[in-house]
Amino acid sequence: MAYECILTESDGGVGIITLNRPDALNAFNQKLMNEVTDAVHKFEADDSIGCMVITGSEKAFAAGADIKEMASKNYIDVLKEDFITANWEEVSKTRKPVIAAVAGYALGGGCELALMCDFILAGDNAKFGQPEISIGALPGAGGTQRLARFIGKSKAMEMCLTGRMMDAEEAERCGLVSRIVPVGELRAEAIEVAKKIANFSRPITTLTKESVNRAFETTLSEGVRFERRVFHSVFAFEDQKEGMAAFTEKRKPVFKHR
Ligand code: CO8
Repeated sequence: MAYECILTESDGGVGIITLNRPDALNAFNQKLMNEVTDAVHKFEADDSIGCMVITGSEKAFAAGADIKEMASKNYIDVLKEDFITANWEEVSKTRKPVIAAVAGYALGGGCELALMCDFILAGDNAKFGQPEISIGALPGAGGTQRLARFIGKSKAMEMCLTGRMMDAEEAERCGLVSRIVPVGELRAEAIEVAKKIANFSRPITTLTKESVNRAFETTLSEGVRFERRVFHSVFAFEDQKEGMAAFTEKRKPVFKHR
């Protein structure tokens, strides 16, 4: 598939997807969304890739769903297409870790895409928001659900009901982003972090991601039980032997399963 709205590259075990519709601030039309899904599937299936980064430009991660494309749809259209999330949720289903590197606007579906990733690194100019209320709609790709879980009811409710944007500092304070990076360094930093993850034992990064995500799907006691079972299972891995031996021998581990 030749891409028109995204760029893809790989670097040191990292699959990088750059949203690239600059004239529309990376708003998601159907083509862009299909391309992101396709690229995510390809990186997921590629054994040389251990982690993905999704990013945009310095001005916009993504300004949301393409309002111009969406405006004339009727109820039957959106129901038939399962608009917009039918294939979009794929990003949240990946087993490999996915980092969102967000500079500039992450609005509406843009904020929701970032929320589907495993964590968000923010440029210092990042602005997050769910402004759908101001165009007669509401979040449609998990915004009301993931935002409420990640930053709490009060802030999520305020953002969804008023459309207020949150800057990078507020986003870091409330735990929406893992940390803030100067915007000019964001892309390189995200790729560095992703390379670090890609160089760990891949089965263990997969299990770690699954275990953290479990926290959002189950009770504390069930989640802790799940974690313990997974923890026990890694003692069957060569990479656990290698990692602990390397620590004892004061050398860097060389993980086999990468
Ligand atoms: N859709 C289509 N075009 C857009 C969008 C968008 N969401 N955002 C910006 N553009 C276009 C503008 O129309 C403009 O194009 P043109 O030059 O042809 O007029 C170009 O991008 C540049 O935009 P602006 O001139 O407006 O740039 P500013 O710097 O003045 O403002 C803003 C930037 C504040 C980001 C402003 O463009 C804006 O408010 N955009 C709309 C944001 C928004 O409402 N987003 C929510 C969309 S609805 C949604 O996402 C529902 C999600 C449902 C699920 C989605 C799953 C993926």
